[in-house]
Amino acid sequence: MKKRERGRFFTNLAKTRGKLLSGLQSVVPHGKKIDMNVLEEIEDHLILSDLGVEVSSKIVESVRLRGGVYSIEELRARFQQQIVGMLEPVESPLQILDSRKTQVILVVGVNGVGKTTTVAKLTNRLSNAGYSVMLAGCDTFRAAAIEQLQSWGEKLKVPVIAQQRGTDAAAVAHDAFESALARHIDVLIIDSAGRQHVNVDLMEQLKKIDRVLARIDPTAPHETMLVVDAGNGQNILSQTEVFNNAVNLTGICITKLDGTARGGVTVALARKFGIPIRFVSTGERLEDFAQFEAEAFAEALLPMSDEISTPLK
Ligand SMILES: Nc1nc2c(ncn2[C@@H]2O[C@H](COP(=O)(O)OP(=O)(O)OP(=O)(O)O)[C@@H](O)[C@H]2O)c(=O)[nH]1
Ligand SMILES: [Mg+2]
Repeated sequence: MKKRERGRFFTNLAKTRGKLLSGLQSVVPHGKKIDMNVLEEIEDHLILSDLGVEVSSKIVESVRLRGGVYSIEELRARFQQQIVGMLEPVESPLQILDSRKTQVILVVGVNGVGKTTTVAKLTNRLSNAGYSVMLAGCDTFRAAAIEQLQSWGEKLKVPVIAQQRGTDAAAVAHDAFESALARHIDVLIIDSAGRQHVNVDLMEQLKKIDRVLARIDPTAPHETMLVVDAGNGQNILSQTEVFNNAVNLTGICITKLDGTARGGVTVALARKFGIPIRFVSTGERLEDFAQFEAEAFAEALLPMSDEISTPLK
């Protein structure tokens, strides 16, 4: 992330950070040293901040193993280091390969998590980087979904392939891919309908989109990106599991980190699946979107010193 982007990301993560810090501070008032007895309480706070049981116990264990007495600053530094170590394996930016004729990105996820907004943000980013982009409106289900994508297309000046509401989504994906190849488009981004992961029929429809694309090019889709809303907390773990079983996820985008105190779930997600986290989204505007970086994330979650952790309203 560039410096400004990093600063904005830091600011936007205030709710999650606030929850973590206030939790720690309530157990360990300032100036007080931490001995091994309070570690259990600290662990409970980490769990409450959506880091999950496995992550929380591993983080606390690393302190327990070393023993001794810590100051809160030392503890935070140690925790941050642990979190960076857990996030680094999933820091793997999305690559656009010039060797591919058209790179296909299929965007999936449950209802209302921010898929279409993410499609727009990604389009903006790729267009700015000089790639030609085309969009496919495969949400043929929800009223106004096609119009929503078309209006993004106009705003971002990229073509949108769509058909009437109710059309088979896989047919739209097929036509869009053929058209993108014919027009030598660098990146085709497919916006799919929101679907509850527990809905078997809708998950089958997603598999069909996958199959149809692979019939044109066996390596497509080249990216299947799950969008998850951080506000859903631990539930995003089951969403990820089911979507991954259906369509083999290659990337994740975490949205709405600005609106929730549950952003700690990102660490649980990273540990549980190891699927690359491509992007983080912290608002409704196009620029509230950044490539995921382990260190910047850990810093925004649990900064080393209070100077940079203020202001917290
Ligand atoms: N605060 C905040 N709002 C967001 C973010 N991303 C998306 N939104 C908002 O969330 C709402 C839903 O976004 P959409 O992009 O339409 O979500 P979707 O997943 O495409 O929804 P369906 O297609 O109905 O499943 C919109 O009001 C967006 O502006 C984010 O990172 N932060
Ligand atoms: Mg949508």
